[in-house]
Amino acid sequence: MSKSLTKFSLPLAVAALAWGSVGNAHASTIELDFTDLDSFATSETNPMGDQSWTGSKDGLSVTVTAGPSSSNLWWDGQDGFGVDTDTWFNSGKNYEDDEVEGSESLTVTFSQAVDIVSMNLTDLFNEAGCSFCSSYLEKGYYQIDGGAKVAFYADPGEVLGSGSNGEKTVAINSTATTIVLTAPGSFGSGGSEFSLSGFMVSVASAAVPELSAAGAGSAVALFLGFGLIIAGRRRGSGIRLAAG
Ligand SMILES: [Ca+2]
Ligand SMILES: [Ca+2]
Ligand SMILES: [Ca+2]
Ligand SMILES: [Ca+2]
Repeated sequence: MSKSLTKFSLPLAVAALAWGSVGNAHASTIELDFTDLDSFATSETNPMGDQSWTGSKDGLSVTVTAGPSSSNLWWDGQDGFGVDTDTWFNSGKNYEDDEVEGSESLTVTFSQAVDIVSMNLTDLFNEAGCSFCSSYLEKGYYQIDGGAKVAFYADPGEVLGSGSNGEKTVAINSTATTIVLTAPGSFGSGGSEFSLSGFMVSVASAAVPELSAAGAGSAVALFLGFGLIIAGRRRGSGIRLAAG
């Protein structure tokens, strides 16, 4: 390599580093624990009986809404959110005040698109059989941004009556602004219903100071210019390129 090219190598390397940092997105993970509403910035830490609740954490705002419109949120610090529908006025499929089932739904809306890493549920049991009924894994569905319903099932180890809380972490790994949760409700001798205790989400965080593409281009030009001037001065002449 000629001396002139060697002189260019440092500024070129710096410019390359500057270019490499452009668009370097950073993601941060946020735990949304609905059993601890004090961990959110919110005006309501006991939304029992409200139709919706909004809280924010680490700059992300999240709203949980009970459906249908005649229903209200159930909330408690052990299991999180459920939907309470007055059973006198429905089809009889909404029978658990603290869980989602039948015609009920829980809609969770985020203030920006997030990557939902996972969802935490409670009261989703392996319901043991009895003398006249067989055991089954409780079932529910999630639906992202109006897409297809995706089924999930209880962890077989979370047996009702064994002292477990019916806990289940559902891996999702999808980008969403809204997720809707439902459950089949009663069937035959049993029923499927659950509560929502939280999410793990990942968001693109505010970028650390970065050079824009135009800025990086200017930096390259600036470094090249300095390199040419320095090379020229050391030769005691005007600007010349290494090819000579
Ligand atoms: Ca419960
Ligand atoms: Ca219910
Ligand atoms: Ca059940
Ligand atoms: Ca249940």
